[in-house]
Amino acid sequence: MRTQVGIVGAGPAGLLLSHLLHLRGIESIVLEARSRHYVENRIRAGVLEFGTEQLLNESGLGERMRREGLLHPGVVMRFNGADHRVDFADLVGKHVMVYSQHKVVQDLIAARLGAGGQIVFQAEDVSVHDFQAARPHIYYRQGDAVQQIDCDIIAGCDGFHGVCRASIPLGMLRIFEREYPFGWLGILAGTPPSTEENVYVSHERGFALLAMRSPTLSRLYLQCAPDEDLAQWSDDRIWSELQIRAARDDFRLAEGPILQRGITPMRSFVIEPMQCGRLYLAGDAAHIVPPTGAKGLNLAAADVAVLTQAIVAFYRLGSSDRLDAYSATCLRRIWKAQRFSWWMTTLLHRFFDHSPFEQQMQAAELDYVFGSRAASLALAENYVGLPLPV
Ligand code: RFL
Ligand code: PHB
Repeated sequence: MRTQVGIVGAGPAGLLLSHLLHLRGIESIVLEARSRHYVENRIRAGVLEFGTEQLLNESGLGERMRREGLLHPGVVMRFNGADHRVDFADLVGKHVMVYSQHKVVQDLIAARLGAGGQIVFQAEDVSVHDFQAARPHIYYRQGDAVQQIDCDIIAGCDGFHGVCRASIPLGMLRIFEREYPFGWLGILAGTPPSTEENVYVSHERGFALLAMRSPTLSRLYLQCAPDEDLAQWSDDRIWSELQIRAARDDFRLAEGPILQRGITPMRSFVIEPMQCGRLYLAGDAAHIVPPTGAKGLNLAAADVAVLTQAIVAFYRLGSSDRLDAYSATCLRRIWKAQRFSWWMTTLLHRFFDHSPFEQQMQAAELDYVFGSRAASLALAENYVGLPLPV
């Protein structure tokens, strides 16, 4: 088989890239290790930045999002039982869109297949070759048959545990990494959200987040140990811990059936550069942020917006200048999103090894954000998303 761009991974990055390329007349094949059912039902992110929402709308993917998405003009920080609302609309004239990642993935798959696009689900043993030469190719297996795809460009959109980053010789990459001494225990609950906007809670027992997926589904998180044993968390324990951390006068969190639960480790990770020869990494394959800033999916979308422009220039102008600049173009914005995600994480979580001085610094910073329009504006500007680098 032959195509112009071979894409590994049918997450948001790979699917959106394939869609954006198709809109500009460029062919691609997407290879995905999992089944369609699996990727369409994987519950992950929930917050789309203003620019991501615009990108989806402008590329014809916004129909269901406009119907089912929840527009949030602000976000709430809760500390010592008091709320501080960061009003995005007032501070920066923008909002965020609450719309599940798995719906974005469903919409993208429907758009690609509807346009005759090729997505190979359950592709096994995917491997990428000769990307340091002009004729890269990809092998994969389906059943007993090994297939080869010849292409001009490979896009590694296969997430943090994928094969593409691991195929680049280690000596060519610089890795920047930070692990956090906690994780998130997340639940999806079949109960209407108790708040109108997402509420980030700083509490002496640890961070909590009250988020949502729809008018009937709540998404709630608790800071926990990085190696927390989910079996130790009965439904009663989860709800009572959420009630304690989210407490405020006149507020009670609505409880309901827990439909899904899981533990997410927290990590900051960046590789530089995000490319090697004709292999370009995008999304979680190249960087991970702790989820506190709600940036992961949005960074994936920004990467593929930049990569699309560069690939279009490659075919239309015969110039690889923009492809050569891909990593540097993306990384300036990625590092700012990394900084914001690290800052939100550090601001709101309980570090049980902090000295009394460090605890006072954290409390003072929260107090400052609560009391300062300038600090709230900086938070708002970053939360709704910095301008796309295109
Ligand atoms: P994905 O979504 O991981 O997709 C990669 C795809 O590649 C496939 N794959 C392979 N395919 C073929 N061959 C192989 N060898 C392969 N290896 C892997 C995988 O099956 C998969 O389908 O990466 P992508 O596209 O870069 O998208 C990134 C986002 O998924 C991720 O950043 C976000 O989910 C992060 N995130 C959040 N981001 C936000 O913007 N806002 C949020 O509110 C938010 N909340 C979250 C999150 C992530 C979470 N978890 C579980 C990590 C909340 C959570 C709990
Ligand atoms: C979510 O809706 O799952 C969510 C919202 C905000 C975050 C992280 C996750 O910062």
